[in-house]
Amino acid sequence: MNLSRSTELFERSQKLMPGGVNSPVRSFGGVGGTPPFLARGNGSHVWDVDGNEYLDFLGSWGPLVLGHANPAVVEAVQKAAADGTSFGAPTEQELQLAELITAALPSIEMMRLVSSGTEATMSAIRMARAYVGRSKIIKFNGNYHGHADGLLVKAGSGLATHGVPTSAGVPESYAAETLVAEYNDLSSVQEIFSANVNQIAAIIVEPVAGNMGIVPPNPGFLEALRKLTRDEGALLIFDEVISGFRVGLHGAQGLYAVTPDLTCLGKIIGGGLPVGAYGGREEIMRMAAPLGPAYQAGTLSGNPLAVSAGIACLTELNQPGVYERLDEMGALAEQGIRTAADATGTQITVNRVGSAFTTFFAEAPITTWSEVVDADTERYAGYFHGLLERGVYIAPSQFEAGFVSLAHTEDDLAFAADQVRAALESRTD
Ligand code: KE4
Repeated sequence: MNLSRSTELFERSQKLMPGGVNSPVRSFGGVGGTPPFLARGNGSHVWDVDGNEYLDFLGSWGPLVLGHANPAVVEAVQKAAADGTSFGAPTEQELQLAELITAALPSIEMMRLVSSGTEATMSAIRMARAYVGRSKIIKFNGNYHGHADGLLVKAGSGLATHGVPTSAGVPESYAAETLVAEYNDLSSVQEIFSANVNQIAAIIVEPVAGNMGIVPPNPGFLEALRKLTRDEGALLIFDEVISGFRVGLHGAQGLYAVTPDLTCLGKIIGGGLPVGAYGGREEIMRMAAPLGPAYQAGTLSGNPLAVSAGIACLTELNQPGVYERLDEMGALAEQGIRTAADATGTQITVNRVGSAFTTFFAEAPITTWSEVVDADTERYAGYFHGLLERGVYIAPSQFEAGFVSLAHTEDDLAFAADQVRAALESRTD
């Protein structure tokens, strides 16, 4: 593959930005090599600055459920831009997006738009602490909720990828307020509550884990967290930044019929532009300034361009048959991978929820963080590069998810399955 321009740009970028990137997972630190600098995308494909074409299963880490340069999204952004890019004042578009979100997620009685998933989770936790009047929170090992200080404790995604589960620069006093349980292990949560009676404000959980690779909740796990938090006077926060509008129009809370007190959103609700949101029971959200004593703000919160992209995206997702199609295509992608692995005698397991999936180089089942960390990350790195050089772009980390979009076709998936088989046969690791 000719990566000459990407290589030049990467060398220059590394002089100005840590790792040459604006988010660590993009650096290929988990898989090695030079990250292609992407120049454009259309539908299910992206092209790099050297003209190499890739079938894209990263989808910008989740937002691009419609595919790249979706016409409705592009038109909405162009139209909004022509009317001005930001006002710092309320706009009708913000209300429209809030109405689309709350119609799909009725547990959200009141909400606020922000500009990232990090802001969403950080703010939801602040509201929970203000409402409950307690300071400790429980998160799960391998879950990632963005890079707010208190959440960079035993986190997944880029921290797991780079082997630094708890970030430097987070004071012990902050980390001490974050207690870590094991995903899909209810007893680990019960033990923390027993050891911290009346001190825990909330549990924050990815209802479908996406940042340790895709790991679905075991049957009854979310229901048990719901009961436990109610019994203990704590709140249940669903971080649906990945799962929201991905695993169904009503998110994981609809799929598993478990109602959280607060929900965090991002990615898809911005249609590829910077939007996050948090919301839930009105009595909790009324803690937020200017109504209540818990402050949260943002210059570009509800930005008209970003919100217009989100409205266009969620409008498309409200069309009939969308999630059936996403599930069908997700199943087809999984089948292609499994068939290729069987044909090449490769030990893998695929976890999938709808159109989000991860291929683990490990034996099944993968339901806990300890099983994830046993996956063969070296083998994954070889697989990643074997696919990249064959024109298929997946997540550059075993601890991330892959996504099928509405722009992917059956031919795309047949092509991908062939490349998976060739990559597994080539075994470059
Ligand atoms: P952002 O601040 O990156 O918009 O959202 C943080 C976040 C919160 N919650 C969940 C469940 C998330 O997955 C994320 C962000 N996800 C990562 C990758 N899985 C984004 C990619 C990156 O960090 O560059």
